[in-house]
Amino acid sequence: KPLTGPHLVLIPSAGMGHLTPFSRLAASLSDLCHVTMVSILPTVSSAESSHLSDFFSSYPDVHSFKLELPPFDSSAYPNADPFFLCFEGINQSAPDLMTRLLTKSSKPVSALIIDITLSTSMVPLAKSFGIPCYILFTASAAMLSFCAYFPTYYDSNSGPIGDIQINGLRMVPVATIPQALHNPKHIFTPLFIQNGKNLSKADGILVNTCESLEKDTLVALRDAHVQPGFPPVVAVGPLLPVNIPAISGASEVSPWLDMQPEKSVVYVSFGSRTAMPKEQIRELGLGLEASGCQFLWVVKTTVVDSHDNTELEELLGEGFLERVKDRGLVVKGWVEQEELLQHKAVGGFVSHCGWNSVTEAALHGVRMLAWPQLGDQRINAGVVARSGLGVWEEKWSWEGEKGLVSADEIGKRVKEMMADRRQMATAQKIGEEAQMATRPGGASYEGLVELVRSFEG
Ligand code: BUP
Repeated sequence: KPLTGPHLVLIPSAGMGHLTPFSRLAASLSDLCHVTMVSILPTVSSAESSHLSDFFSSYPDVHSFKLELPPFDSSAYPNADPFFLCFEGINQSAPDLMTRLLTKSSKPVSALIIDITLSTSMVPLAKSFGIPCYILFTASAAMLSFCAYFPTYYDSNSGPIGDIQINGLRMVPVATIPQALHNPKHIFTPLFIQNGKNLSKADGILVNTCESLEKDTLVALRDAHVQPGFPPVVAVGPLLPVNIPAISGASEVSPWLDMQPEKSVVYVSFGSRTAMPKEQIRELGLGLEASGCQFLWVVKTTVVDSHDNTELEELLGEGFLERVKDRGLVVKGWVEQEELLQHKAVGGFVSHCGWNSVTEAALHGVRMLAWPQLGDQRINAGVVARSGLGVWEEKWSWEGEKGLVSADEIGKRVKEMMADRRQMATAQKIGEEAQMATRPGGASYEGLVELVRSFEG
């Protein structure tokens, strides 16, 4: 193991969607150089806390550096998302973290790799200490292009947000733009604009994507069509899963999957942070029942996992679990999604399109039915549809005046996806190309090797 060579320090942000790709990158880099990963404590969710302790005990070569956040005064942000508050807390503690990193590290720091949500504080700080600062962009290259271009659009637009034509790329329809950005007073909006501006100040951007998913976007970003003077963009994805024991719960899942026919099961999950309304959960249940397909459904009703106390029976309606018991498994809590997606019984994925979920489906060649809701998810769903990895029913929502998606419609679309053999073959081809990218000789693997080399004396 190379405990010599450059020393890269990785600083993730809050939420499994951010922590997961950082752990994966840390694990891959630890085969190539000396790596430290900062643990932000306390974590917002229990999943993050279990993941950190399991990760560091499984990867002793990755050094842990703890950042204990001081209590954060959130009174200026009433009703704010707890993950957002944590981003703010980390940004406020950045000067202290930087000083401690530079004085207490066992080895001089060659470069930082930070999360985009920490760029406001970390990019200028790293510059002032003369340390190269890279951003690991944990969302899609499509979202990166949007994030890079949005400040230019915003500064030249006086009216409400409309469709946005990204320079050198495609039009992003207004309905796809993250909801918060429609409101200039939303706490997220100025941070997003500042983060977009900071992208150009970083020494380079690593993106968890690959050519088979987003070639045209990567080309436009690298050729500086999106933003003149944009730093080098290295596609390093799909980042490979880390090898750690199951985090918790849902142990009945694997034996159940083992009993199902090949490619017969629809896996249904809406990520670690999206809470679906209870009425929509009921419709989804009825839709899965109506599809006639086998299904494995991970149900979640709250934004933070430890707040979720609802009983399944009460949530899904009387008799549902009994009716579907021969072909559906419904679980609450954490499952090892990456493992499930590579199980031979899994043939389709109904997903909120958090970017990690999309890259995991791509890596294992599993076709998707995209049902995005918040933040960058609609932009990611566009990647799913354009690449051929899956389909996206754009009018589906569960918010606002559009109302719920009916069981009827869900059942129909799920059935269609599972019957579509052409789509299955396209997804499998994407999977093969994605796997190749991550092996020696593949673009993502070699991109990382090249990056590490660039820091060697
Ligand atoms: Br839920 C769940 N098991 O039960 P995304 C999630 N995951 O392994 P998110 C599990 O968490 P944002 C579970 O495989 C993925 O790596 C999943 O990240 C894993 O969505 C990660 O897909 C979830 O990016 O984040 O957490 O909603 O949308 O903010 O990126």
